[in-house]
Amino acid sequence: MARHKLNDEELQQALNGLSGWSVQDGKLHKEFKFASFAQAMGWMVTVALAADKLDHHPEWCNVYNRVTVDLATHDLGNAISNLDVTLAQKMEEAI
Ligand code: H2B
Repeated sequence: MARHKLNDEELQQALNGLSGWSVQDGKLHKEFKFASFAQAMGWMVTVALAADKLDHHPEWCNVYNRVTVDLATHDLGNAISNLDVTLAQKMEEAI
């Protein structure tokens, strides 16, 4: 899928449709909380397979039942792109 940097309007529109997501340090950010470590891991595996299919990979960190996610597009100088929004949507769908 072609990737392009989002302009301010596109970014705002995307955020309107992504519950709990914000822009932090120039990246699309959300902290997910699960009922258990196993559920967090299961979600991460599902998302990892979807991310690899997209050829677009998250920066994320797991501690017990929490997963902190930061999405940016390295190939565009760490800008937020349409692919970051697609990956964020896939993360929401995988919950
Ligand atoms: N993931 C993210 N988040 N940003 C990228 O620019 C990116 C990626 N580029 N995954 C992909 C891999 C690129 O390196 C490969 C060669 O397509």
